[in-house]
Amino acid sequence: MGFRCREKYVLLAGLAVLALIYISSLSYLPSDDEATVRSRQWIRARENREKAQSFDRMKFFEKVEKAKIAAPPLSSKTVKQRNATEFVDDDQTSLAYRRDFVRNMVKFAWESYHRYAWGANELRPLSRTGHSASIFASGNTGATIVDSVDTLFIMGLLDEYEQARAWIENNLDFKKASGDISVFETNIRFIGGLLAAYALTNDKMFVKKATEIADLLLPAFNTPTGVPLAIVNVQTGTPHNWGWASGGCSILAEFGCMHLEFIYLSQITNNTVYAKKVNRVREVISSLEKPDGLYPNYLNPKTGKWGQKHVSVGALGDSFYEYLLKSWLFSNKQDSQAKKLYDDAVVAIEKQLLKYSKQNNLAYFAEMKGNRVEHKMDHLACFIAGMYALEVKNEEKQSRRSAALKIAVEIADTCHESYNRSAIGIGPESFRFTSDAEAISISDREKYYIQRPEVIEGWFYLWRVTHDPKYREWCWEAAQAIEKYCRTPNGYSGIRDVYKKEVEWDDVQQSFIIAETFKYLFLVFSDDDVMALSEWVFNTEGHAFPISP
Ligand code: DMJ
Repeated sequence: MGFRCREKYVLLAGLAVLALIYISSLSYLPSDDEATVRSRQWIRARENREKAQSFDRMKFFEKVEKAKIAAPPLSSKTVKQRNATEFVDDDQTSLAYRRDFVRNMVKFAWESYHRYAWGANELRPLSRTGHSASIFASGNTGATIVDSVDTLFIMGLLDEYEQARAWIENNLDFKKASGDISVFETNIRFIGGLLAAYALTNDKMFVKKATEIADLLLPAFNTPTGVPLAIVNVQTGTPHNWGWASGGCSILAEFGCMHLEFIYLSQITNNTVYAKKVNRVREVISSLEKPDGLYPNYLNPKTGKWGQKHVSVGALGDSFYEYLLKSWLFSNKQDSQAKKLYDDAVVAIEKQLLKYSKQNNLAYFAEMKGNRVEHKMDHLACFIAGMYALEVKNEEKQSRRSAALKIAVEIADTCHESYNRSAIGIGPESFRFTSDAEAISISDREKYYIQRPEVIEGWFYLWRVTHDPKYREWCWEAAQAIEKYCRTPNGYSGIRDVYKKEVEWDDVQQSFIIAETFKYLFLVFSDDDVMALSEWVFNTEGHAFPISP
C-alpha cells in the first residue's frame, strides 16, 4: 500500500512536470504575426509548387515515353573509343548500328565545337576557332548550342544536353552582343531551338529565354502593314531591311516563316502579343492579289505591294510554303485558312514551275524571273519532297494524295540524282536543267555543299510515309559521304566543289548540321513512333513542336 502511495506521488509529479513543459512551450508556438503568416504562405506555396512540379514531371515523362526519345546515352567509354567510321565488327545494315554511327557524328561535332569554339555561334574546324556569320550579332550567342539542344536530348546524349542547358541558362543573352541579327534566322534557330527544348523537357527556363529573344524581335513588326523587316539591331532595337532586297522589300521565306514559333510561344506564355503579330502577317498575305496565283519573293512592308517578280521554292521562297502546311498541322488541322492558302499556292507552283527534264524526264521546280523561267533548282528547294510527303500523310482526298505522292517521289529522286552525279555522293548548292545539263551545276559558284539538310529531310519524310527502303539506303549513303568528305580532324566542314574528289574545305561547321542534318539522319534510322509525325511538327530548322491537342 505504501508503495502504491509513492507511485501515486511520482505519477502526480510527472504530470505536473508535463503540464509545466506544455505551458512554457505555448510561448514558443508561432503566433499569427506577419512573419508567421508569411512563412505559412511560403509553405503552402512550396507545397503547391511541388504538386505542380510533380504533375509537370508526370506529364513530361508521359510525353517522353510517347515520343520514344531520350534513349539511355551511350556509355562514355563506347563513345570515346569509337569514331563514327570504326564500326568494323558490327552489322552495318542494322538500324542500331546506323543510329550509333549518326550519334557519334553528333558527339564528334559537339566535342569539337566545345573544345575550340564554346559559346561562339559556330566552329571553324580547321582554324580551330569560333565563327559567326552576318546573320548573327557580334558576340557569343552560342547558335550551335541553342540549335543543337533538342537533337542532343532526342538522341539521348544527356551529358551534352546538360552542358547545353547550363550554358543557355547562364550565358544566353543577346543584350551582351552588338550589331544586327536576322529576324528569320533568330526565330527559326534560337526561338525554335528553345521552344523545342521546352516541349521535350518541360523546363520553363527555355520559355523564359525564348521570350526574351522574341521580345527583341518585336520592333521588326512595326511597319505600316505589320509585315516584319528582316534585321534588328540588338542594342537599339532599330529594324531595317536588306539593302539588296528589291528596293527595301521583306522576303517571303522570312516573314512567312514565323507563324509556328510565335503561335506556340503565345500558347505557352498566355501572352497573345506574339500570335497577334503573325496573325496580322497572315491577313496581309491572304488579302493580297497574287499574280497568276504565285507568290513573288519580295513584298514591300510599307506599301503592301509585291516587289520584283522572282518566284522560287528554293532560296527566298521555300519555307513560306512549308509553314502554310505546317501551321495547319500544328493547329491540329483547325487552321483552315492556312490549308486553303497552301492548297492554292501549290496548285499555282505545280502549274507554272514544275517541269521535267528533256533527257530522263526528271521532275524539278524551276524558278521564275519576270516572265522568264530559269531551269534551276536549289538544294534548299529539295525540302519540297518532304513537304509533299507530309501532305500525303494528312490529306483527305485520295486523288490529291496520289498527285502529291507522285511529286514527292519524283522530286526526291531528282535530288538524289543531284547527289549521284557529283564526285563525292553529296549534291551541290544548285543544279540546272538545260539541253546539256541535267541535275548538275554549271557554274563554279553553285558547286558547294554547306551541310544542308533538305535532301536528307525529304528522304526522311518519304521513308516515314512510304516505307520504301531505298530512302533509308540513300540516307545511309549520304551519312557515309558526309563522314568521309566533310569530317576534318576537328569537326565537320563544308566543301567548295562537290565535283572534285580531292575536297577543299570551307572551314565552317554550320549550326544546322546538328539541328537538322544529323537529326533527320538519326530519325530515319529510328522507328516511326520516335518523334511521331502525328504528334510533332518540325519547324524549318528541324525543331520539334507538339501538335496542339
Ligand atoms: C536552315 O537554316 C533552314 O533549313 C532554313 O529553312 C534554310 N536554310 C538552312 C539549311 O539549309
